[in-house]
Amino acid sequence: MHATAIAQPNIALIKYWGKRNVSRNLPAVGSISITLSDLYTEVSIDFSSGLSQDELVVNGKRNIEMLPRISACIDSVAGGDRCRVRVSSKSNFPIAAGLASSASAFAATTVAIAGAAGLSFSTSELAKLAGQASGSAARSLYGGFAELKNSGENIEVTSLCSDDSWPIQVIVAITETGQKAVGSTVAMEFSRKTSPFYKSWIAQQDKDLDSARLAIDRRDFDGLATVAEHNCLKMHSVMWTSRPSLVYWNSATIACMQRIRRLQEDGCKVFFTIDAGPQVKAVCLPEYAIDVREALKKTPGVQQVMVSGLGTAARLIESS
Ligand code: 2P0
Repeated sequence: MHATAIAQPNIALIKYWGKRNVSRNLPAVGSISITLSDLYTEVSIDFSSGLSQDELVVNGKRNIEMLPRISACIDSVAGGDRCRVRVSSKSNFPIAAGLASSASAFAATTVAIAGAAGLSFSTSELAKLAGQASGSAARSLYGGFAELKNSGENIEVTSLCSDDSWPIQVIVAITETGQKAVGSTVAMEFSRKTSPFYKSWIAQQDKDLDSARLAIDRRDFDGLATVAEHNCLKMHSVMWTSRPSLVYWNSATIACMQRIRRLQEDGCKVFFTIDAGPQVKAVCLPEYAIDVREALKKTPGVQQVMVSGLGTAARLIESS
């Protein structure tokens, strides 16, 4: 009746932005991500605490805001007639700030609940359950490169390449640690309903997915860099042109992008990607990681730099 699971956040190189079915949380577009190794969320679940309501503690503090989504996630795994649970979550990186903390949190919660309830699910079933709670969480059930499909009636993820078959480094430049103003779930709906670019974003995604899959298959870093940066900028164009406008960047975000462009001009194998927040993730080949880290550290407005390789799937670390 007790279990702890760990999951790493994943960063989309081809982005998920928009839903084709809101109530079932089905994505409007496919996406391709990399799961990180050095950032993590650890979630402990306790079923035996005799509580009248679920409780959620995040990084040592009671959290009421996220509780309804966590409770719904637990219901979907363990059933609505379950006992109440105490959930304790800790992450080694800023949460709700565009660093995919909901992906690692819901992936770890899904695995921990199944472990604590003594239920046995396949990885694809766990991915489906995690993805109902948060679309991107489905991808953290897989390590390395993973693809979240947008076809079929269910959430489905496939593994494209394991974490150790193409060593890639990710340098995360943190430019702000506060929570973002508009969460992704709400923001995606603003975009779907109001951005004049939303339809072309959806229409072009399959082509980007094909290009990225091919680049990953061939270990073609330049090919992946070109399609990933373009896809990221298209997603932000949709965000910017939504009403209300969703501008997640700050001046340091742009300074990091410009710094990465200069590194590219000097022959450094690196590209940027940015999610629903102001942080910049620089993806590079391992031999360029130190140069990229040092360059981003010195960029005005960067508060902290985290370095990560590619990581493995969400997993149970203890249960009793
Ligand atoms: C992604 N993002 O592919 C994109 C890029 C943010 C920008 O998936 O509503 O927290 O819980 O399914 O998974 C963030 O969205 O949204 C996200 P829900 P989620 O990583």
